[in-house]
Amino acid sequence: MWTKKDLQQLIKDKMGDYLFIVVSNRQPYVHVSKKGKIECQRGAGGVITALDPVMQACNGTWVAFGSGDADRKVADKAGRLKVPTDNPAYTLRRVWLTKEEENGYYYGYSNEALWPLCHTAFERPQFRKEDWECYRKVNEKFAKAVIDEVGGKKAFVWIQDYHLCLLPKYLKEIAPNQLIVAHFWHIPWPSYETFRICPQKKELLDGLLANDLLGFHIRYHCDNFFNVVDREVECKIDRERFSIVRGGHETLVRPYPISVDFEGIDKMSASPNVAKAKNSLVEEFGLSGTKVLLGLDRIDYTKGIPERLLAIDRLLEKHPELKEKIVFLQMGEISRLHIPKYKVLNDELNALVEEINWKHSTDSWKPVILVRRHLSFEELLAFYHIGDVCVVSSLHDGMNLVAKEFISTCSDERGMLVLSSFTGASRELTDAILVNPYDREQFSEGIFRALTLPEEERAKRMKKMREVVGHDNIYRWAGMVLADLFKFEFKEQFVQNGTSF
Ligand code: GDG
Repeated sequence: MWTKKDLQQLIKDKMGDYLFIVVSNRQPYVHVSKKGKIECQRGAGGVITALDPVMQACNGTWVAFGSGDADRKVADKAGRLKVPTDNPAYTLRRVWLTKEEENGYYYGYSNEALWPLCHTAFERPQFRKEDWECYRKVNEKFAKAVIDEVGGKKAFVWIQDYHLCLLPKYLKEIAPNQLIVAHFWHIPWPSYETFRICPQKKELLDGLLANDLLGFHIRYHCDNFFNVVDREVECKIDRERFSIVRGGHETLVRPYPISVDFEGIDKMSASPNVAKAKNSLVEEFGLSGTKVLLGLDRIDYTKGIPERLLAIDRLLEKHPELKEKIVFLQMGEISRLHIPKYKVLNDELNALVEEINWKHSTDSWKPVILVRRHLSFEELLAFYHIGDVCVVSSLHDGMNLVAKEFISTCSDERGMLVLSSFTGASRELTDAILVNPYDREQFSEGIFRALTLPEEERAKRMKKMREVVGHDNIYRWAGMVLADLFKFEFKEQFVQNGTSF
């Protein structure tokens, strides 16, 4: 089993004197003003959950968009500070964006064009020229910040996600011999039929093929990428070696399934603070004595939350004997509300909850509780403990860390996971109850099955899933990417008659 120590050792052995830089849109720590005081919050979301422990283990630099209203107050002139504040372990370099840039690059091109383009959730992507211009400009800004951090040295750069497609190309143009660049794509990569509608497809591929290493969660996404490149770019593809050579430059394309800090979560979820949080949440929501079906997501149309509610509705139609015995608790952090589709989704959820509760409630019981709020990590773990069955029903998801976090907290092996087959996680977690969230009958039966599975069967399945997540944990994910990254060699720089090659 990979540990934080193994990862530290790998970095010590292989990194030498080179710098290590992670680049992502979202920062790991955000500073916000609250009641006249500055508060430091650890950001939510898969990428941060995954990479913060990695960075703490290797003392690198993380370049990200400074999004907090108090961010500038705690950073130096260049936007740098040491994090985490209570135990400084690495450098955070903030990139400052104007409101207009944030709108066009983040809400516009990243989340109204690329996000729906890459997820098969049947939401039409919006390609606006102004958004694309902002996206380009912001990718250039990130490139300048990275180059600034690199100085004249050599560095391994690890870029995260779909916000920064053009960054590898800009970096390689500025410092071709100084950088080895890897990029991890956290969301699915679509089929050629879908990708070909994108007006900026050539530029996006051009950016991504400047990477030395490009990672996806699963083999299926790598294959989709190969198919797209095959149809759109003049290049040599070697699928056996997972390699694409274009214009003399090779990009290796590999699957690396992301995971969670299994041991850390397991340990923390047994702490007295989590037990205390659990008791007070059970009391707050009146959950004692009922079986709890738990949903926990960023509120996003790809996560299949309306489909989940409809499955609960069907479950109660078919099994009225479950009334007053179960509660479906949907926790959700509000996300991307500036985008109209997300506003519509939130209204849709309110209406659905209202309707289902009206239809099935009794004098003393309501089947659905929907709560939108940001949870502390301890509260999050407490909710996982409260859930007898965790329901993950994404319409499409690169991996899905909620599923793996839930499993990490189930040390008593009593919980069960209902999981959409359209998540990357379903490839590894084959002992979950796998469902198609579009199929209401099958989905509701899946939930019923999870609720009624005999104890030994549940324990057997949960044990196997815990072995999978425990073995393929976050340190293994980072270790696999880094081990491949460290195999690349920096190009020697030859200087002849004042020209460098
Ligand atoms: C993308 C891909 C891929 C949620 N609410 C709170 C909170 N969370 C945390 C969860 C979990 C994370 O957010 C969500 O991770 P997911 O993997 O489910 O989803 P995305 O945000 O869409 O992530 C996804 C991931 O990248 C990693 O590659 O798995 O497929 O879409 O860790 O615990 N955390 C806290 N409070 C909350 O209220 N603290």
